[in-house]
Amino acid sequence: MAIEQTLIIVKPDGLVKSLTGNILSRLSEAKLIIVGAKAVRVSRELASTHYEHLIDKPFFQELIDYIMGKLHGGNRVVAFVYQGENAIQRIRDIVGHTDPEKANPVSIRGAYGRITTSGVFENVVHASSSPEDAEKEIKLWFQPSELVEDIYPVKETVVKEMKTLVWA
Ligand code: IDP
Ligand code: MG
Repeated sequence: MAIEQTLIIVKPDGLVKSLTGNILSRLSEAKLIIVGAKAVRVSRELASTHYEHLIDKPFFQELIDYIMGKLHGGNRVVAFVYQGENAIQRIRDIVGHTDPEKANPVSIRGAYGRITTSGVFENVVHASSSPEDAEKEIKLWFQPSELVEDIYPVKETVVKEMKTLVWA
């Protein structure tokens, strides 16, 4: 069985409903290790790139607003990278079906998700669905220095005159 990595995001409805602890407890059943974790302010650009495969769907704009927190009065999510054998499928099994009404009632989405009247599936968490998606998503959401293992090849680069914030 291959060692895989997978990106998990606690979506804004998961944060508003104070479900992060429950979600992490459920995910811990998979006996995987966390190699990255952070809170993220989701820009429109990040949201659109993350969901670019759904750009033609009628719910795309609402989906972008949803992941940006605009439906829940926040602008943040919490993101994790988990690693371990068969990590992608094992996490997807715990997370459940995309549609909360089709999800196993004991899965995270089955227990906590809902369908809004305007139709977007508010399903509490994101989880990568293939090794290709996981690599794209992890590289989108995390820099190499934010992970405690070198899971993909890296290269050194010199960044000149880059404006950044340091502690005052
Ligand atoms: P996934 O999150 O289970 O991988 P995707 O097809 O990648 O499912 O869709 C991304 C997100 O878009 C879903 O988690 C859900 O929030 C939303 N979504 C997907 N399909 C639908 C739909 O048919 N109606 C409403 N929202 C949807
Ligand atoms: Mg997906």
